[in-house]
Amino acid sequence: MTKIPPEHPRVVSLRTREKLIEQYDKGVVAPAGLIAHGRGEAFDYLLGEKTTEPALRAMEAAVAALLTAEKPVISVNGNVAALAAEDIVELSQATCAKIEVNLFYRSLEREKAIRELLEKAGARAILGVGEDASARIPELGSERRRVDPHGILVADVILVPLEDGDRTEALVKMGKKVIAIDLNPLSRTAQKASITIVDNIVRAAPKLVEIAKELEEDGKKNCKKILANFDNKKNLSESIALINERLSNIAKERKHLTLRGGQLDL
Ligand code: PTJ
Repeated sequence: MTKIPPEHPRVVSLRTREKLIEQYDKGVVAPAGLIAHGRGEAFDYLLGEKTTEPALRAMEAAVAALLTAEKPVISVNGNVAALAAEDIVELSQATCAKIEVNLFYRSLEREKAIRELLEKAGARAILGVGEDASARIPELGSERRRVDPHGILVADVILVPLEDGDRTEALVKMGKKVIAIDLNPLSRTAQKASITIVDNIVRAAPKLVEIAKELEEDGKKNCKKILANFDNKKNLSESIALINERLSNIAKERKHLTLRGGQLDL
């Protein structure tokens, strides 16, 4: 692993990349997972690389949905396992959610490597590996259609971090509540999910654990109130507006600097 100097201004981002590369070498992350992360990084840049207020509200709603669900499941792919294995295991324990491996680029080797990583992080029962994924999601062409009959197939609430839009849409059509974590507020997943957390999984996963511990103490009544007050479309619009506002402010600052410097600075 390349040593990243701690004083490097982009140390967090570079360490995150290193983690993905390390897990790519171990067969956990798919080659396309590295590309997908790059797309996420671009949106994170636009968001200012921090958790926004709308993201925090979506996280509260997500935890409330998991805590009030009858059969909650957390779906894990290569990128999620590489970047957030410990937090995902803690979140599953805090919300009594099962963990299921579900991959777009499915292979038994990758499923097993992801299971091993999750087990090292403290998980006990992992669904969806090999023959266990014996059920099918109707209307879905990709390998993601293969699910565990004790997990995603019968779940009422599913957390799907870093997802592709097809499955989100299919799961919603099946009447399930889908929670997405996606840095791109314009993606099909973000638009189609029931609750969309527009944030980096690296920041969102530990925050979800923290919120789960707080809300658990408050009881289910508060969770239901949070869910009743949450509007995903409005929340997504707020995330998009924040990006817009941030870019406008940067553009204004640039223009001001340019005028003061008396030169055109593009
Ligand atoms: O492990 P597999 O085989 O299931 O494959 C996983 C990937 C991620 C390759 C697969 O699901 C895929 O191709 O996903 P997409 O369609 O590229 O979508 C990934 C979404 O996640 C994009 O909208 C990215 O902006 C977003 N994203 C990438 N990195 C992060 C992220 N969102 C939150 N946190 C990130 N770190």
